[in-house]
Amino acid sequence: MYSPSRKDFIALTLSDQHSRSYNNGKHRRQSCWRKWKQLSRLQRSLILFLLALLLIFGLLFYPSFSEQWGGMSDKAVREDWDEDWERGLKPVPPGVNPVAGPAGDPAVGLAGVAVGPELDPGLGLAAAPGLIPEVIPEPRRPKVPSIPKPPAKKRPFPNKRGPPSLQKERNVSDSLVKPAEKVPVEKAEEKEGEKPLVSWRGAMIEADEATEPPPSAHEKDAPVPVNPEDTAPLAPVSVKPVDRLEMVREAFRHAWKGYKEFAWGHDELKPVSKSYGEWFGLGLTIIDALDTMWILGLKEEFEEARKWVETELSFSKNVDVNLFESTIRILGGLLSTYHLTGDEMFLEKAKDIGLRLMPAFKTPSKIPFSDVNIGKGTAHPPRWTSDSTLAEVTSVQLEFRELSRLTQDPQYQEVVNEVMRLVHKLPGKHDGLVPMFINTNSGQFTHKGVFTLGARADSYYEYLLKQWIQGGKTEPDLLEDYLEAIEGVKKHLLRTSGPRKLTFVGELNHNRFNPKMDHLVCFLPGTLALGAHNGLPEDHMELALQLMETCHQMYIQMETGLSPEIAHFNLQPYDGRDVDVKPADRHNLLRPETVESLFYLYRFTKDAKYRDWGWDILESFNKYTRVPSGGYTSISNVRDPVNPGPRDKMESFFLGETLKYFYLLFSDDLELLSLDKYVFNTEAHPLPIWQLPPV
Ligand code: DMJ
Repeated sequence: MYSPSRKDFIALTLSDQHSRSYNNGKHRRQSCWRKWKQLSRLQRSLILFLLALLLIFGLLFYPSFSEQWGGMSDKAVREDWDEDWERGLKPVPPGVNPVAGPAGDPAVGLAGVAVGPELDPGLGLAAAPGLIPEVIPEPRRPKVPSIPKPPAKKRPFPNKRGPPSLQKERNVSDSLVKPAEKVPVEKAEEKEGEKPLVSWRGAMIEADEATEPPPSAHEKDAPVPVNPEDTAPLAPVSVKPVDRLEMVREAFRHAWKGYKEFAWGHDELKPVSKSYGEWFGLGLTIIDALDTMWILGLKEEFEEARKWVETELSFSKNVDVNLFESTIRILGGLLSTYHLTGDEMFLEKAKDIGLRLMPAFKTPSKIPFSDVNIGKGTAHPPRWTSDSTLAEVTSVQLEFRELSRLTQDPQYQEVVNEVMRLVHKLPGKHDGLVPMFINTNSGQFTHKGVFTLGARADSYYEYLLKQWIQGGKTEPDLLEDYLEAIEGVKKHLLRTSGPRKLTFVGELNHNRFNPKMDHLVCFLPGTLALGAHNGLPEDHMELALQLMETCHQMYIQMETGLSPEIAHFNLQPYDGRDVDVKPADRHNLLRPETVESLFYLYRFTKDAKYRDWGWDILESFNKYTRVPSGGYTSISNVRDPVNPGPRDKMESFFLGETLKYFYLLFSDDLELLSLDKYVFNTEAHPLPIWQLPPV
């Protein structure tokens, strides 16, 4: 007997359904025809006439409809693209996928980290790092029918941290902000239609984000709707320089007010939208600002923050944190607050986070992974590579070493000292200068050939000197590496600009010099001066003074009096501007480095001009970044005093570092955190210099 299988049954059922629906359709067609024939001739003519009319209209208006629809989809595609781009989720062209290959392997070369479309293997760049030109074609974008976007909104390059999703596009010229009366500068020189040239590094790496939160971190922004009335323009404030210290306190209180009101307990304030951004979900701004409040004498604010840390802060959370960022901001902040206050609660919290970060060091090479899940105790590299950033793995040492000293538990010190030991003997340095990446499997440098003192390498140099100082100048390898690196800087990266002969630190890109200097590099004058103060060669101090002048010029040559994120120096000897700024580099994130260096230079020279320069910067922050309802915001364009473009984000380091260094710069109490007793970590958290037992 035929018994249908399950397969046959399905086939039969389908064929039955098919024949039923076929017959239904046939009947429907027949009955329509019958109905049509039943109509009078007049009715039929009327219907035909209406149909013809519809057809004609359709033909006439089709182009404009299709344009509108096309335009909309084009816009949507572009916005998606921009969004992805800024979040670092750049579409990956086939063949450029993450490669966790052996470090130093030229075939792996650039592909290991580049996830952007810049390194299309079709261009033949990936296979030959040594031949990579300094200037590469603009990144390819998806081919979509183009409706040109207004240039002001165009964000062609990824070298900025992803903007907050609620970033305002409103015109601040509505505000009463008046153009700054700064050193006159020429008008912006970018010609219409001229594509800015992008360096290899600038194009493939988020140049300013090496030590910054991954943009994806901000996807968890608070779902606070934006009320247009809330986005009040940045109002000018009339700051009377009665008492500079008091003005710093006032600025802090204003920043704190916004944070308290709109972002309390969250990582960062979004002052324009009166909401918050989450990164680790650990109240980052509170922890980063603790010691600043203590130093500024803001007792009430400190007490409420302390209470939050004691009662609300928990590290027992299933969350991925960046090892470097959480070390310098959280561990560093807790340790320094413990030292300043003697309050054991902060030490307990420091131990807790320190222990939770340790899994990052469990790698084949002992070079730590970039990310740790502090709840699960697991660690991993970024999604796209097994590399870690060099500055990140070599700038957690001050904090871990101090944690070992305080707890008398050597495990913290051991893991970070091992990293330094490995890097010390690693081949691939260029006269002491280091590449920007290191592989966590092989322990070798990767992406060799690019040397910078900016993003991704900066604090490696800073921590060589500062570890040497922290440890009582007893570790010669650290000093040797630092001295060699400074010689490398002098030999390969120093140039002077054509017009005013400003000494600046550029970058080396496969043996080609690029006159590009990140604002991040402005930590260097302070570090050099600190070295000279500790007995290192006098020419370090001379270089510090010159570079300090350059960093100052990066501010005063801008219409807002605020430095751009990246400056390009003009090497031509003709009269003109020293500092040129590419459209994508015009933002200011309220960074501290220049104020930090001004503090060091004032302490060591007592030259009042450094205080005046600092004061001008504080005034500019107040003029262009202060949000009336509370908080300060990063801005998009330091060259446009009429519309600086608030970006709706107050970084935790504005409170942790920038305002602290302002205060220390203006303070007459030179014993306040004496530089002979404390060494500041790269997030401005002071840690004690170890007093060695007498020999
Ligand atoms: C801070 O987190 C630290 O200063 C770090 O070293 C660099 N980036 C920011 C400030 O610019």
